[in-house]
Formats: sequence, C-alpha cells, structure tokens
Amino acid sequence: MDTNTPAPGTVAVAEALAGQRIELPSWAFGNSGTRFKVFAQRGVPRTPHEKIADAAAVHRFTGVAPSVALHIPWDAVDDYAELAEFARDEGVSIGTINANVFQDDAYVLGSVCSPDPAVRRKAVDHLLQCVDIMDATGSRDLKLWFADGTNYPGQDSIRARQDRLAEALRETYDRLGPNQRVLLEYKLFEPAFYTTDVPDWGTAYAHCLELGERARVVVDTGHHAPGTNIEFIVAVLLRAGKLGGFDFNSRFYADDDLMVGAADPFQLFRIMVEVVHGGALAADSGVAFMLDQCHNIEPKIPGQIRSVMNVQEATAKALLVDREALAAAQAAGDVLGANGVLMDAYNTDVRPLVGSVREGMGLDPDPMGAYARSGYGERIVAERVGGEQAGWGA
Ligand code: PSV
Ligand code: MN
Ligand code: MN
Repeated sequence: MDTNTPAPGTVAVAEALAGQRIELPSWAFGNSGTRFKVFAQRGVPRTPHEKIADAAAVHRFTGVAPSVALHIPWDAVDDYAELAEFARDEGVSIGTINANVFQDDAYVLGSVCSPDPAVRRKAVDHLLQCVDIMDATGSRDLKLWFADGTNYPGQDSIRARQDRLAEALRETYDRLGPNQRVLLEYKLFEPAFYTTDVPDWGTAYAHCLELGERARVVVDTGHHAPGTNIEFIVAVLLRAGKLGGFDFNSRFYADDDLMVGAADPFQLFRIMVEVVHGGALAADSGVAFMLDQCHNIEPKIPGQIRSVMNVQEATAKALLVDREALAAAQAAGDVLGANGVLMDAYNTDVRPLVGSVREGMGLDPDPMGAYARSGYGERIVAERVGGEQAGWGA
C-alpha cells in the first residue's frame, strides 16, 4: 500500500479542520477564581490591548483562533477603532461583543427585566452602546446574557418580566445594522435561584423567533442541568436555523467554565457530530464557535491553546464518522452497528491527523510545545511589571 496517499476522505477532513474558526474570550487571559479566592498569576494582561496580544499568541500557535471576543465594560477603551486596528496589527480581529448588565448595584432586581423603568432604560442604553462599539470594531455579533431573575416565589411577575425582556430585545434588535446579529444566551440558574428570565433554549428560541432572522440562540455548554442532552438541543436549533453559536467550556457541577473537552470529551464529540451533520462547521455557516472559560489555577495562554486543540480533536473525530455506513445501519435498524460506527470515529487517535493539518498550515504540529519554546510566557512576565492586572470583572 502507498502510505503517501491519504485515505479517501482524509483531504476533505484536513481541509475542514484547517478552515475551522474558534473565537477566544478576552476575559480568559485575565485573573479569575471563585468567590473564595482569585490567585494572581505573573504576566497577566493589564489592558484590553495586552489581552488581545495574548489571544494573538494563541492564534500564532494554533492557526484557527483568529478573533477575540470583548466584554464591555471589562474591555472598555476610549477608541474602539484603534483597538480593532491594534488587533489587526497583531494578526487577529475583534469578534463578538459581549454586553454586561449584571455588575452594577442598579441591577439588584435585574436589568432589562427589572421592575424599575429607569433601570431598564439604563440596561438597554448599555446594549445600544454595545452596538455602537460593534460599528467601530466591525463586529458581527452582539452576545446577550442576562443575570435577570428572581429569588423568591411572588417576588415579581414572571410574565411581566418576559414582556419587559421582549421590549428590550426589540429595541436592541432594531438598532442592529444589516450585517449584525443578536445572540441570546440562556442559563438555567445563577445568580438568580428561583426564576431566571432566560433559563433555557426554548425561552431563548421563542424570543429569537419573535425578533427575526438575525436573532439566534447561543448554547453555553455549562448552562444546563446535569444530564441534559445538549447535542439534541444543537440538532433542533440547527434544523430551525436558529443556532447562533457556542460558548464552549466544560463543567463537573454547575457553570464551572473549565477547559472545553476536559470534563467530558465524549459530549463534545457528540455535539460536533451534530454540527458536522447539520453542515454548520464552515466559517460562513453562521454558527460561531466561541470559548467562554476561566483559567483559575492553570496558566492562561496554554489553557487556551489546549482548549482550541480539544475542540479540533473532537471536530476531527466528528468528521471521521463514516456517514454512509451510519446511514445504512440506521436505515436497517442496526442499533449496535450504528453505535459502532460512531464509536469507531470517537476511538480514533486523531492527534497525528490534526498535527499534520497544522504542518500543512506552516505551523508546529505541537502547539503546546511550540508555545513553551517560544519564550512568550517568560517575556510577558518580564515586561508586564507594574499596573493593575486584569481580573474577572475588570
Ligand atoms: C454567564 O455565566 C456567561 O456564560 C456569559 O456568557 C457571560 O458573559 C460570561 O459567562 C462571562 O464569563
Ligand atoms: Mn457564556
Ligand atoms: Mn457561564
């Protein structure tokens, strides 16, 4: 057998992997922790510019992470066009703008769903300001997550809060430019403990349907009850044309924001199988693959590199599923055969394949090793002296 000839389909798999795009969160590069302790690390960015520089480092070693999401006001600057220019000079672009209406004292009873009209106005004004920022950065997506909800039965009207939410979303949606989208993110609980105003994909989907074509749902993998079948949600949203993207991370208990694919690589594979099957992998599919993670105890840049690699490996396995054999087994009612086809792909060691894709892109096949050897980590420790490090929430 000619070992230089790639197996049938391998070229298409390699092309799909090389074309994949994964967006990095600016906040992953800042210090983070739990409510018990934030452990500061040396070399951590002090400014949005330094966060972008670190994201650009991740892209240099992985080749598939060319954009970085901002969180406003954590990444507030005077001149967003200049920040976008800086990002371009670093070899990346500014991606999704994440709004933040959960950190002001005014939001004690919620933001866009608050019973106080003045608070709702303040929150919507922030969302509109985020669209102004998108205009300056050239961003396509506005990502909305609301910490809104109630803690006690009777505290507020569940239904009235849905009306207020719909009103705020409408005003924001109507402000979008023709190439901009709103992505609505749901989360089961936390910080509200009794009702959450956007707790699940059904609620998010209903609001997005009402808003129109350019409103889509974001699936944050950490935002479900334990045991939820996330790939089912992905399949349903894709079928409806309403999956806007992912906030990838993994969890053992609640919204842990650990590295994607660390807790349950099989779940990530199952999700990517639905993505591939739904034709949503390509960069122009309209589905954004974003990381939403915090590296509390591990070094941040390698943590992001590892996460990108985990997504790539799950994607490679999903691409290797023998779709013809699977369809034949499914049509024949061959339960074990169909499951076997899926497991064959999952159990394939794809690391050599992904490594050779990197080589084809002119990269080192081992991004973790290449980063360690690059000296970038030591350089930022030496250079970033003085000033206040960015932390979760700043
Ligand atoms: C909320 O838990 C969330 O997942 C939203 O995406 C926020 O914007 C993000 O976390 C902040 O880390
Ligand atoms: Mn998220
Ligand atoms: Mn979250």
